[in-house]
Amino acid sequence: MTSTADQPEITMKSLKAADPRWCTGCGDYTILVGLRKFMVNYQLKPEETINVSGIGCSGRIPHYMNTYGFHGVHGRAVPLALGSVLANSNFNIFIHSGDGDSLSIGGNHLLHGIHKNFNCVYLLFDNEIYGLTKNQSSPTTRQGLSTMTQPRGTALEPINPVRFALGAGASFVASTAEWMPKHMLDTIEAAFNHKGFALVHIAQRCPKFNPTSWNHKTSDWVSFIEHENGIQADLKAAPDATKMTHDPSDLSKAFEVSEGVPDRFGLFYQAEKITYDELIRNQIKDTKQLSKDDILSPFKI
Ligand SMILES: Cc1ncc(C[n+]2csc(CCOP(=O)(O)OP(=O)(O)O)c2C)c(N)n1
Ligand code: SF4
Ligand SMILES: [Mg+2]
Repeated sequence: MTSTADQPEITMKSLKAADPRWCTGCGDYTILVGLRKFMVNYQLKPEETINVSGIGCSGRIPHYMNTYGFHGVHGRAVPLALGSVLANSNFNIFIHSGDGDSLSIGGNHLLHGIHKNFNCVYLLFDNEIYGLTKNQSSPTTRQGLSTMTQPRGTALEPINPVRFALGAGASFVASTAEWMPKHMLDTIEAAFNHKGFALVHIAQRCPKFNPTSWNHKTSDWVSFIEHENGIQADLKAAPDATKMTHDPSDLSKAFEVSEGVPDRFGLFYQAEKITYDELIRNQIKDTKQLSKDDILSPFKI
């Protein structure tokens, strides 16, 4: 798309707000670039887009995007985003949240965001560690990994974020990896085109505190799920990966194939479901406006 007098072209440069400050080799750079590329491909207007985040290295994204943005409180990106959607449903909403932000302190909010199915793209940056606070175990840290909080090895088995979302009744659940750029862009596109709460789990490199999580230099451990209604495998990025067919409308199969997470990528589940914003707007539309006296009269003594 080219620029016109009233609609300047959206470019990678025009979307840049500041220079990112992450460690060298951090996967957050790739996610930031992927998001900008997506906005350029779709010519999404910055003035109609809000990036919302919690706290963490992942939470810095809104600072770097030349759009509206909220860098919120730890674990509270969901209520901020929901408030924005209820105020104006014409915005494109992207939520950015780490594995700790999403599944520790923000677990309750994520559950209710999924349940409400309000319209947004939720990007779960999973580096399987607390990065910003320097190396504590998170709910997705692999069992046995030595961290600052559990130096003798992380005791519990990790939470499977895809299963969590499926169990909570999500209408869209996908998983991708930031070092597979085409797969990640295709996944963001599918999530954006979904009406409702679209949860995208993103495997993310943290070379500083968790360099052993995913061996992104090899790909024989990667498995893709594919379907004509799903997201296609990215064999350019992962040439030795295996593929399997999975129909994303099949919820019980989605639970089965999600056993392979965090090494399995693709669209696990998608369904049509009414959104909370629609429900509330319909209620408001059908509600008679009351005068101040009508509202206060039941409280008179
Ligand atoms: C209420 C509150 N509790 C704890 C913290 C400290 N804190 C900041 S970020 C963070 C965890 C970040 O981990 P994650 O969400 O995985 O993000 P990452 O840095 O790995 O991207 C914690 C515990 C905080 N800022 N606020
Ligand atoms: S600590 Fe990890 S997640 Fe945070 S900026 Fe550094 S590499 Fe990235
Ligand atoms: Mg993290």
